[in-house]
Amino acid sequence: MTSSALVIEAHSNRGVATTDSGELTAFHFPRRLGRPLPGDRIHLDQFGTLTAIEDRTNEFGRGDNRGRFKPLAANLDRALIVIAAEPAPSPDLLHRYVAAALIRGIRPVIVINKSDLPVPHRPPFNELASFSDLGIPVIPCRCQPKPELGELADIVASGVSLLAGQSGVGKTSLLNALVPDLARQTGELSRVTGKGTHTTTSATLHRLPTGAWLVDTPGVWEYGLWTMESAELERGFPEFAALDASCRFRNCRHLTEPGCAIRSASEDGQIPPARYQAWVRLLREQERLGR
Ligand SMILES: Nc1nc2c(ncn2[C@@H]2O[C@H](COP(=O)(O)OP(=O)(O)OP(=O)(O)O)[C@@H](O)[C@H]2O)c(=O)[nH]1
Ligand SMILES: [Mg+2]
Ligand SMILES: [Zn+2]
Repeated sequence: MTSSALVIEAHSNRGVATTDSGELTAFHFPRRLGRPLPGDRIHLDQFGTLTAIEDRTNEFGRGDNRGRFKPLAANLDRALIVIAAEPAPSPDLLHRYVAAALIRGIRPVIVINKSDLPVPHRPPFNELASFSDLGIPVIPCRCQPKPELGELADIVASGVSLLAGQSGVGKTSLLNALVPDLARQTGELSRVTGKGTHTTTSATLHRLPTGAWLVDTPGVWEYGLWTMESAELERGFPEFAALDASCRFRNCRHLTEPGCAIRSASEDGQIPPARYQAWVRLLREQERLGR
């Protein structure tokens, strides 16, 4: 007899899941079945042991310091990529996050938190139109002095969303604003894990009043991509797709190759030059990662 459940969080060899009747249950997993992730649908036997992880629709994650993909959560409907005036994002942070989501088949949503602070006149804040032009929503919001979430509440009202972004941009503050009974939920979680306190050291799923789910992730200082082929990285630059076939070489990497349609489109502004330059930097970064 097995029952199915949704993973809330998982650590070295144990985790917490919510059953179909909405009860939290602790489980443990033999490593040979792989590591369950928040958002995974799993099967548990009557002893609370994992017997299977259902196939994933997608995984969001990041590159570790050796360029390997480290998954954080699974089966996501969208990634909320949070940036703020403070702490200031590095120039390629947003390009990297957006590319990561698109490459992994997850819809990116850009959230500009701390709208109470003045918007800096520098990248990526003055480049946001190039993301909106790709159909990526750009949502300004704030958590202080009183939460003003704009369209964000509607966007997260269904499915599973993940909060990603640098440490200190306000991911947990947004979670607090969206999940009114967060203290009760984390209290329940601590009771089931037997741990006194609950800190955001791993990705954790939280339930919204609508029944949708929101994953909070621990912040990073710098978000790194993993090692991949240039064709895979190019999925993170969907504005290239329409012109790609016009490059003289089929395997053109759009750097210095003669007859590159992407480079000439960036020279005449058809492709935003900032996006093209980000492509060049991320591709160079791949060469360093590959070593
Ligand atoms: N001015 C301003 N400050 C905010 C806003 N939202 C959050 N903060 C502050 O930003 C700081 C970081 O907020 P957190 O929610 O802990 O950030 P986080 O992204 O969860 O950080 P990590 O967990 O380290 O990844 C806190 O001091 C918040 O009070 C906002 O809208 N405006
Ligand atoms: Mg946090
Ligand atoms: Zn080209």
